[in-house]
Amino acid sequence: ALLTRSRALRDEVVKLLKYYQFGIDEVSTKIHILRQEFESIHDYSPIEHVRTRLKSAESLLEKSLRRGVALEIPAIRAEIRDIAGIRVTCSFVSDVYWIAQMLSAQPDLRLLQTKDYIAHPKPNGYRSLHLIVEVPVFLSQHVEQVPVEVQIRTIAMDFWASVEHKLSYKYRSAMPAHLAAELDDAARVATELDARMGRLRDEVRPPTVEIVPPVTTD
Ligand code: 0O2
Repeated sequence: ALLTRSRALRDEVVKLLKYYQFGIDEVSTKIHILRQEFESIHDYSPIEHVRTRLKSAESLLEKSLRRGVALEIPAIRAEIRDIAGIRVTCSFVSDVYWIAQMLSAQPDLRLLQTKDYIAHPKPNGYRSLHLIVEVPVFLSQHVEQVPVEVQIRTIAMDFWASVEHKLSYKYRSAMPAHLAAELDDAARVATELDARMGRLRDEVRPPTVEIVPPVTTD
Protein backbone atom coordinates (compact mmCIF):
# COMPACT_ATOMS: atom_id res chain seq x y z
CA ALA A 1 0.00 0.00 0.00
CA LEU A 2 2.91 2.30 0.85
CA LEU A 3 4.50 1.63 -2.52
CA THR A 4 1.24 2.36 -4.36
CA ARG A 5 0.86 5.57 -2.34
CA SER A 6 4.40 6.68 -3.11
CA ARG A 7 3.96 5.87 -6.82
CA ALA A 8 0.74 7.89 -6.86
CA LEU A 9 2.52 10.80 -5.15
CA ARG A 10 5.41 10.62 -7.60
CA ASP A 11 2.94 10.76 -10.53
CA GLU A 12 1.23 13.78 -8.97
CA VAL A 13 4.61 15.47 -8.47
CA VAL A 14 5.55 14.87 -12.10
CA LYS A 15 2.25 16.51 -13.16
CA LEU A 16 2.89 19.40 -10.77
CA LEU A 17 6.38 19.95 -12.19
CA LYS A 18 4.84 20.65 -15.60
CA TYR A 19 3.04 23.67 -14.14
CA TYR A 20 6.30 24.91 -12.64
CA GLN A 21 8.02 24.55 -16.02
CA PHE A 22 5.25 26.71 -17.50
CA GLY A 23 5.92 29.23 -14.71
CA ILE A 24 9.61 29.28 -15.67
CA ASP A 25 8.60 29.81 -19.32
CA GLU A 26 6.33 32.75 -18.43
CA VAL A 27 8.89 34.56 -16.26
CA SER A 28 11.74 33.79 -18.70
CA THR A 29 9.73 35.44 -21.48
CA LYS A 30 9.28 38.54 -19.33
CA ILE A 31 13.03 38.72 -18.67
CA HIS A 32 13.75 38.12 -22.35
CA ILE A 33 11.42 40.97 -23.35
CA LEU A 34 13.01 43.37 -20.83
CA ARG A 35 16.44 42.44 -22.15
CA GLN A 36 15.49 42.88 -25.82
CA GLU A 37 13.77 46.19 -25.20
CA PHE A 38 16.68 47.52 -23.14
CA GLU A 39 19.20 46.48 -25.81
CA SER A 40 17.22 48.17 -28.54
CA ILE A 41 17.20 51.46 -26.62
CA HIS A 42 20.68 51.41 -25.07
CA ASP A 43 23.96 50.26 -26.46
CA TYR A 44 24.55 47.51 -23.93
CA SER A 45 22.71 44.66 -22.24
CA PRO A 46 21.84 44.77 -18.53
CA ILE A 47 21.79 40.94 -18.59
CA GLU A 48 24.81 38.76 -19.28
CA HIS A 49 23.02 35.43 -19.13
CA VAL A 50 19.92 33.66 -17.89
CA ARG A 51 19.78 30.08 -16.69
CA THR A 52 16.70 28.16 -15.66
CA ARG A 53 16.29 25.00 -13.65
CA LEU A 54 13.38 22.87 -12.58
CA LYS A 55 13.80 20.72 -9.47
CA SER A 56 13.56 17.03 -10.28
CA ALA A 57 10.81 14.95 -8.66
CA GLU A 58 13.50 13.13 -6.65
CA SER A 59 15.15 16.26 -5.28
CA LEU A 60 11.76 17.84 -4.51
CA LEU A 61 10.67 14.80 -2.50
CA GLU A 62 14.08 14.59 -0.84
CA LYS A 63 13.94 18.30 0.17
CA SER A 64 10.37 17.87 1.48
CA LEU A 65 11.44 14.92 3.63
CA ARG A 66 14.51 16.80 4.88
CA ARG A 67 12.36 19.82 5.79
CA GLY A 68 9.70 17.71 7.52
CA VAL A 69 7.07 18.78 4.97
CA ALA A 70 4.04 16.43 4.75
CA LEU A 71 4.32 14.40 1.57
CA GLU A 72 1.14 15.81 0.03
CA ILE A 73 0.87 18.12 -2.94
CA PRO A 74 -0.73 21.11 -1.11
CA ALA A 75 1.93 21.00 1.65
CA ILE A 76 4.79 20.65 -0.85
CA ARG A 77 3.43 23.55 -2.92
CA ALA A 78 3.06 25.76 0.13
CA GLU A 79 6.43 24.99 1.68
CA ILE A 80 8.90 24.51 -1.17
CA ARG A 81 9.22 27.77 -3.07
CA ASP A 82 12.25 27.04 -5.24
CA ILE A 83 10.84 24.28 -7.43
CA ALA A 84 11.08 26.67 -10.38
CA GLY A 85 14.31 28.64 -10.52
CA ILE A 86 15.72 31.33 -12.80
CA ARG A 87 19.19 32.81 -12.37
CA VAL A 88 19.89 36.14 -14.04
CA THR A 89 23.49 37.35 -14.22
CA CYS A 90 24.16 41.06 -14.77
CA SER A 91 27.31 43.13 -15.19
CA PHE A 92 26.47 45.79 -12.62
CA VAL A 93 24.74 45.92 -9.25
CA SER A 94 22.45 48.70 -10.53
CA ASP A 95 21.24 46.32 -13.26
CA VAL A 96 20.38 43.70 -10.63
CA TYR A 97 18.02 46.16 -8.91
CA TRP A 98 16.70 47.38 -12.25
CA ILE A 99 15.59 43.86 -13.25
CA ALA A 100 14.06 43.35 -9.78
CA GLN A 101 12.15 46.63 -10.02
CA MET A 102 10.91 45.91 -13.54
CA LEU A 103 9.62 42.45 -12.60
CA SER A 104 8.08 43.60 -9.31
CA ALA A 105 6.18 46.36 -11.12
CA GLN A 106 4.43 43.99 -13.55
CA PRO A 107 0.77 43.80 -12.52
CA ASP A 108 0.35 40.10 -13.30
CA LEU A 109 3.29 39.13 -11.09
CA ARG A 110 2.86 38.98 -7.34
CA LEU A 111 6.02 39.51 -5.32
CA LEU A 112 5.82 36.92 -2.53
CA GLN A 113 9.25 37.44 -1.01
CA THR A 114 12.46 39.41 -1.39
CA LYS A 115 15.75 38.36 0.17
CA ASP A 116 18.42 40.95 -0.38
CA TYR A 117 21.72 39.23 0.26
CA ILE A 118 23.48 42.14 -1.50
CA ALA A 119 22.48 44.68 1.14
CA HIS A 120 22.77 41.92 3.77
CA PRO A 121 25.30 39.26 2.67
CA LYS A 122 25.17 35.83 4.30
CA PRO A 123 27.82 35.22 7.01
CA ASN A 124 29.89 33.17 4.51
CA GLY A 125 29.97 36.14 2.09
CA TYR A 126 27.20 34.97 -0.31
CA ARG A 127 25.61 37.88 -2.17
CA SER A 128 22.63 37.80 -4.53
CA LEU A 129 19.12 39.22 -4.76
CA HIS A 130 16.40 36.56 -4.45
CA LEU A 131 12.80 37.22 -5.42
CA ILE A 132 9.93 34.81 -5.28
CA VAL A 133 7.30 35.91 -7.76
CA GLU A 134 3.99 34.23 -8.41
CA VAL A 135 2.97 34.09 -12.04
CA PRO A 136 -0.41 33.03 -13.45
CA VAL A 137 -0.24 30.17 -15.93
CA PHE A 138 -3.31 29.99 -18.16
CA LEU A 139 -4.34 26.39 -18.85
CA SER A 140 -7.32 25.13 -20.85
CA GLN A 141 -9.50 24.53 -17.77
CA HIS A 142 -8.05 26.72 -15.07
CA VAL A 143 -5.37 29.20 -14.03
CA GLU A 144 -2.43 27.98 -11.95
CA GLN A 145 -0.56 30.45 -9.75
CA VAL A 146 3.06 29.31 -9.82
CA PRO A 147 5.85 30.62 -7.56
CA VAL A 148 9.20 31.10 -9.29
CA GLU A 149 12.45 31.88 -7.50
CA VAL A 150 14.48 34.47 -9.40
CA GLN A 151 18.10 34.86 -8.29
CA ILE A 152 19.66 38.04 -9.69
CA ARG A 153 23.37 38.70 -9.24
CA THR A 154 26.44 40.20 -10.87
CA ILE A 155 29.11 38.21 -12.70
CA ALA A 156 31.41 38.64 -9.68
CA MET A 157 28.73 37.36 -7.28
CA ASP A 158 27.99 34.45 -9.61
CA PHE A 159 31.66 33.52 -9.94
CA TRP A 160 32.07 33.56 -6.15
CA ALA A 161 28.88 31.53 -5.57
CA SER A 162 29.84 28.85 -8.08
CA VAL A 163 33.28 28.34 -6.51
CA GLU A 164 31.79 28.38 -2.99
CA HIS A 165 29.13 25.87 -4.08
CA LYS A 166 31.77 23.45 -5.38
CA LEU A 167 33.89 23.80 -2.24
CA SER A 168 30.96 23.36 0.16
CA TYR A 169 29.83 20.35 -1.84
CA LYS A 170 33.31 18.86 -1.62
CA TYR A 171 33.80 19.52 2.09
CA ARG A 172 30.15 19.22 3.21
CA SER A 173 29.98 20.55 6.78
CA ALA A 174 33.74 20.61 7.42
CA MET A 175 35.30 23.30 5.22
CA PRO A 176 39.00 23.72 6.24
CA ALA A 177 39.54 27.04 8.01
CA HIS A 178 42.10 28.34 5.51
CA LEU A 179 39.64 27.79 2.60
CA ALA A 180 36.81 29.48 4.50
CA ALA A 181 39.17 32.42 5.09
CA GLU A 182 40.15 32.51 1.39
CA LEU A 183 36.46 32.51 0.40
CA ASP A 184 35.76 35.28 2.87
CA ASP A 185 38.53 37.36 1.37
CA ALA A 186 37.40 36.54 -2.18
CA ALA A 187 33.89 37.75 -1.25
CA ARG A 188 35.38 41.04 -0.09
CA VAL A 189 37.35 41.36 -3.34
CA ALA A 190 34.23 40.56 -5.40
CA THR A 191 32.29 43.27 -3.55
CA GLU A 192 35.09 45.74 -4.18
CA LEU A 193 35.21 44.76 -7.86
CA ASP A 194 31.45 45.37 -8.19
CA ALA A 195 31.89 48.81 -6.58
CA ARG A 196 34.80 49.72 -8.89
CA MET A 197 33.01 48.51 -12.02
CA GLY A 198 29.95 50.49 -10.94
CA ARG A 199 32.06 53.65 -10.62
CA LEU A 200 33.59 53.07 -14.08
CA ARG A 201 30.14 52.56 -15.53
CA ASP A 202 28.88 55.78 -13.96
CA GLU A 203 31.71 57.59 -15.73
CA VAL A 204 30.37 56.58 -19.14
CA ARG A 205 26.65 56.94 -18.55
CA PRO A 206 24.32 57.93 -15.74
CA PRO A 207 22.96 55.05 -13.66
CA THR A 208 19.79 53.43 -15.03
CA VAL A 209 18.10 53.50 -11.65
CA GLU A 210 18.89 54.84 -8.28
CA ILE A 211 19.98 51.89 -6.13
CA VAL A 212 17.16 51.52 -3.67
CA PRO A 213 17.10 47.98 -2.26
CA PRO A 214 13.57 46.55 -2.31
CA VAL A 215 11.89 46.05 1.06
CA THR A 216 13.03 42.76 2.58
CA THR A 217 10.11 40.70 3.76
CA ASP A 218 12.15 38.38 5.96
P1 0O2 B 1 20.16 25.01 -5.90
O1 0O2 B 1 20.63 23.72 -6.44
O2 0O2 B 1 20.93 26.19 -6.41
O3 0O2 B 1 18.69 25.21 -5.96
P2 0O2 B 1 16.09 26.93 0.67
O4 0O2 B 1 15.88 27.47 -0.71
O5 0O2 B 1 14.78 26.62 1.30
O6 0O2 B 1 17.09 25.81 0.68
P3 0O2 B 1 16.37 29.43 1.92
O7 0O2 B 1 17.29 29.93 2.99
O8 0O2 B 1 14.92 29.56 2.14
O9 0O2 B 1 16.77 27.96 1.60
O10 0O2 B 1 16.65 30.09 0.54
P4 0O2 B 1 17.67 31.17 0.08
O11 0O2 B 1 18.49 31.68 1.18
O12 0O2 B 1 16.84 32.15 -0.67
O13 0O2 B 1 18.68 30.39 -0.88
C1 0O2 B 1 18.33 29.35 -1.72
C2 0O2 B 1 19.26 29.23 -2.91
O14 0O2 B 1 20.15 30.34 -2.97
C3 0O2 B 1 20.16 28.01 -2.86
O15 0O2 B 1 19.48 26.95 -3.43
C4 0O2 B 1 21.35 28.47 -3.70
O16 0O2 B 1 21.05 28.40 -5.09
C5 0O2 B 1 21.48 29.93 -3.32
N1 0O2 B 1 22.32 30.09 -2.12
C6 0O2 B 1 21.90 30.48 -0.90
N2 0O2 B 1 22.93 30.57 -0.06
C7 0O2 B 1 24.04 30.22 -0.75
C8 0O2 B 1 25.43 30.12 -0.40
O17 0O2 B 1 25.85 30.35 0.72
N3 0O2 B 1 26.28 29.73 -1.41
C9 0O2 B 1 25.85 29.45 -2.66
N4 0O2 B 1 26.77 29.07 -3.56
N5 0O2 B 1 24.54 29.52 -3.02
C10 0O2 B 1 23.65 29.91 -2.08
P5 0O2 B 1 19.83 25.45 -3.09
O18 0O2 B 1 18.55 24.71 -2.92
O19 0O2 B 1 20.83 25.37 -1.97
O20 0O2 B 1 20.56 24.92 -4.35
